[in-house]
Amino acid sequence: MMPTITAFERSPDGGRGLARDMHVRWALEEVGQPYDVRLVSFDAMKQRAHLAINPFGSIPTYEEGDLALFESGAIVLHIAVRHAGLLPDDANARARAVAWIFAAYSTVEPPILERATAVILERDAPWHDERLPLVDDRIRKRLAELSRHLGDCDWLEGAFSAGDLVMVGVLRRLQRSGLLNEFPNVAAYVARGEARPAFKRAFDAQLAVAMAASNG
Ligand code: GTB
Repeated sequence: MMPTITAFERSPDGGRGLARDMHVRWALEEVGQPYDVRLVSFDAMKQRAHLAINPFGSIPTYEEGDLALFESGAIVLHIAVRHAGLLPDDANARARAVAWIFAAYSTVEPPILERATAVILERDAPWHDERLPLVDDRIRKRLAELSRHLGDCDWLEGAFSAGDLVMVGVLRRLQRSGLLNEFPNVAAYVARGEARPAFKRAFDAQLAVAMAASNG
């Protein structure tokens, strides 16, 4: 059955592929599963029909038959469990790959989201110039830890997995910060993820939505 995901009708990132539907699109492309997309406005996300699928009124969501899912991590994991290609067969290696999904969202991403808040919403606050370097140092700590773990490896645990997909997705938010370039092996890791054909297909699909929105 063809799943349907939701994505921004007009993404505030203008097609940079930073919204979370990108993780889901990329996972679906990696496993070769075609999908439909329902574009939603900010207003529609807060309406009863969308809230019934995602109580938090956000994208992405994923519908497939009787299943309605929210949270991009849960969706990526669901796709990875249902299809070959995003999780190793060995049970222990699989558990490690899943651990990296959690690590991306709950260990690496929090200071990255703090930075986005500081830059977008707190720019005019009198303490902004003092706060940003503190947040950047918290991000650097995580990047240094990731850099040490990655070393010369292409991916976090042997072959590319759902853990890498989510980690690269989370790190892409730092591209304009300059922080990634302080850790060349992490920057190369992100570039390696973005070079995957499945990433490119997913990126182009969301870009097409942004282009249509800007022309419309
Ligand atoms: N934990 C949830 C998940 O992983 O699915 C988070 C979902 C979430 O934050 N969704 C955002 C959303 O729907 C879009 S992705 N926001 C609208 C709302 O809540 O009303 C976050 C996002 C938004 C914008 C950019 N950007 O412009 O660069 C990047 C990421």
